[in-house]
Amino acid sequence: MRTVTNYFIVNLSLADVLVTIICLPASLVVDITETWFFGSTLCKVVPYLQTISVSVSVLTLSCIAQDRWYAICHPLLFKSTAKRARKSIVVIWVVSCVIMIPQAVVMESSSLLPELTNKTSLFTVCDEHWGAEIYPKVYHTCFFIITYFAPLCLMILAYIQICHKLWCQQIPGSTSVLQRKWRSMQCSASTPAHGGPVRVRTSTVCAEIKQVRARRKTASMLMAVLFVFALCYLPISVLNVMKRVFGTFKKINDREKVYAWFTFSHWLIYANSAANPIIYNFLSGKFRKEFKAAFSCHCYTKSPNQTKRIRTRTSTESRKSLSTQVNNMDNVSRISDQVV
Ligand code: NVH
Repeated sequence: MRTVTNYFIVNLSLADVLVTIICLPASLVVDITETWFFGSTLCKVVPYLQTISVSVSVLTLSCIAQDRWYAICHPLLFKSTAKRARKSIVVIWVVSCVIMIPQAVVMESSSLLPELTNKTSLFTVCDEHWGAEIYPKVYHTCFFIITYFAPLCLMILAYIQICHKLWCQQIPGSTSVLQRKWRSMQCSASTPAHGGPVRVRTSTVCAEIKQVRARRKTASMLMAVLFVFALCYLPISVLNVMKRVFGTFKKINDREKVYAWFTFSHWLIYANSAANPIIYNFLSGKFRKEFKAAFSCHCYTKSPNQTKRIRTRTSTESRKSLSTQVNNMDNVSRISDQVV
């Protein structure tokens, strides 16, 4: 299903795969040995990719929230399409690669014992080198605000409005009695091909209720993804600000404890990459189905029928809210009179 949200979810997994393949092994070795074995080039490349992945993840989650916010809270203001989603994804990667260049510039591997530089990798560390003390403070404050604090605040506001719209507001064009009636009937009957005008309108209201139900499911899943992301990135983000901005761990005796906390928080960001598909599996029946279809049988070929079904759904997804179609409240009142 090539929906806007699904495009962004695939992009989120690309960032997860990138960080898991490249940064996780390096982080593992560094956390255990406290040594950088991979040379000066990788000392620039690996942290650069790590920061790109953080930026891509947070921008992608922001685009998902923005798309849902427009679709649910302001359906007439902005039309999101799969094509626009693809363009946004390209922009996300380009912006992330550009804004993280300073990270690659400041990373350098250096030896703690200069006389051993050409003899062994032991006592080599990969760290940031800044000209003056104020630069890392400014940079890491901005890094925290741009990659964590600001996007998270905006997304929380967006999802509060989305929840209010989906759970607290009555579906336009349906009375509460009608809504309850349809709910009890599960809106399961298919639209009759030659139904009269009233039946067509009732089916529109029914489609509206079905759409709200589907949107609630999707919103719940996306909020779970965002919640887990916020939780997994919180420790490293806070520790990083404490270390780089406030210099908290410079004069500390408890080195082991500090290392343990950093190791734990590194693992949390990698655990987040593994958590996303698990969340999709638990909270999306469609994901489970499509995942099984994609991985259970490689000889599986799409029949023309299925291709058609997928196309139809794609075009429906990108359409405006059905609520814009239901605008005659009098007619709907009449429908409810007949249904109840
Ligand atoms: C750059 C790092 C340093 C900490 C976050 C992810 C994250 C950090 C963070 C938040 C294993 C700017 C700010 C950085 C690093 C970096 C080696 C590697 C990585 F969401 F990862 F606060 N924080 N040395 N953090 N970095 O740990 O350069 O990416 O080789 O990739 S960083 S490594």
